Amino acid sequence: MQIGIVGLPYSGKTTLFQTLTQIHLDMHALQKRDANQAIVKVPDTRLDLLSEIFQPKKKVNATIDIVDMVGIQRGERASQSFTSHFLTKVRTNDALIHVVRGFEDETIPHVDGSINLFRDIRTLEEEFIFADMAFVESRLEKLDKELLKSKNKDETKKEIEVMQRWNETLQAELPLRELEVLADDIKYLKNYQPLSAKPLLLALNLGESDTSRAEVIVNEIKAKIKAKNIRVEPFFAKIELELSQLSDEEKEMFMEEYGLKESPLSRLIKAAYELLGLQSFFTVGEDECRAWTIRVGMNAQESSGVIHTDFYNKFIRAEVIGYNDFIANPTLSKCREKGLLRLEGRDYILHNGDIINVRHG
Ligand SMILES: Nc1nc2c(ncn2[C@@H]2O[C@H](COP(=O)(O)OP(=O)(O)OP(=O)(O)O)[C@@H](O)[C@H]2O)c(=O)[nH]1
Ligand SMILES: [Mg+2]
Repeated sequence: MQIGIVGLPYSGKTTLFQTLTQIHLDMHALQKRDANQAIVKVPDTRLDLLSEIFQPKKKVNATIDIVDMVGIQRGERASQSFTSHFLTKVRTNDALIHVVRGFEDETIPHVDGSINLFRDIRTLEEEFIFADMAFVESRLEKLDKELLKSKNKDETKKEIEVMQRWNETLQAELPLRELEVLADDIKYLKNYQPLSAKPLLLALNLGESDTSRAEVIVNEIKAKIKAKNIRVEPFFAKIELELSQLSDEEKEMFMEEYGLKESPLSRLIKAAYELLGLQSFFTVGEDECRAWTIRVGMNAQESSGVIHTDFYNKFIRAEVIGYNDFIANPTLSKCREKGLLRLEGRDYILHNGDIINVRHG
């Protein structure tokens, strides 16, 4: 699962990336890190609480991959070679974080001359829509030629239909995110990875003076945009970077001063995680408390396979306790006594936060 940070030049992408990696970098994954890619821990207060209860030797958070991309210019589609190379890189992400500049700073000029969140959101969206349009048009040209000579006309015809529907949406200057996805679309969405279909997190990089108005600003933006598969979260790159260099105590004082309850960056990562359709389940014990990442809707056997392939192949049953049940009765024996520890078969669909123990052959 990989998330790309995109946005106009000087919007704060690299600052966000640096702050994320300072606070949330997963130390176990350090060797995999290169210049602009990092594995970032997903903060989880539930895992923190479980670790307080079990006092394990190791606490392991869920992680996501974050990639810092270069700034995208308005009219990027015009310069073909750069675009295709760059946009191909953007395409490989499962979701995108669009960093939108909201902070005022005269020493850092804005490419479009002024601060305007909504305009910048639309600018990038248009770049993606136009890139997808160019792709769809060239695809349609190829398909028309193929239709003349191909033996498997049904497949070609089907794709033409799909591309024409995509084209209608794009011509209306709507992102493919807004497409009503039909069964036929799924294969092509997966193969072609159109940019305007990707789940999108709008990360508004607000100024220091905006902390008390953040909610108002977010609500204004939400009211203006189509909301399908889009999340909006504010953050404060400059404050967060300073925060990341403080001790825990200083951090608390600092956050109080700005009236912040939870670190906006923690919220941002969590939002990205949810946007990807991901959730966590837990394994607990004195050795290790750990959050595992699964897609929403995965069953007990598939989820066990995330821990170990053997657990998938030799799955017998899973012992399952709901997170809230466990917190209300925080020992395994108590949960067993009260019948809160259930034995579930392979088809059981995991709930967010379930604590499980896999019984395998
Ligand atoms: N005042 C202020 N400056 C910021 C803030 N966020 C970023 N900056 C500054 O803006 C400049 C650009 O920030 P970067 O994080 O490098 O922006 P970027 O989006 O990665 O830029 P490119 O990679 O060149 O597209 C730097 O000088 C940052 O220090 C902020 O919230 N407030
Ligand atoms: Mg940068």
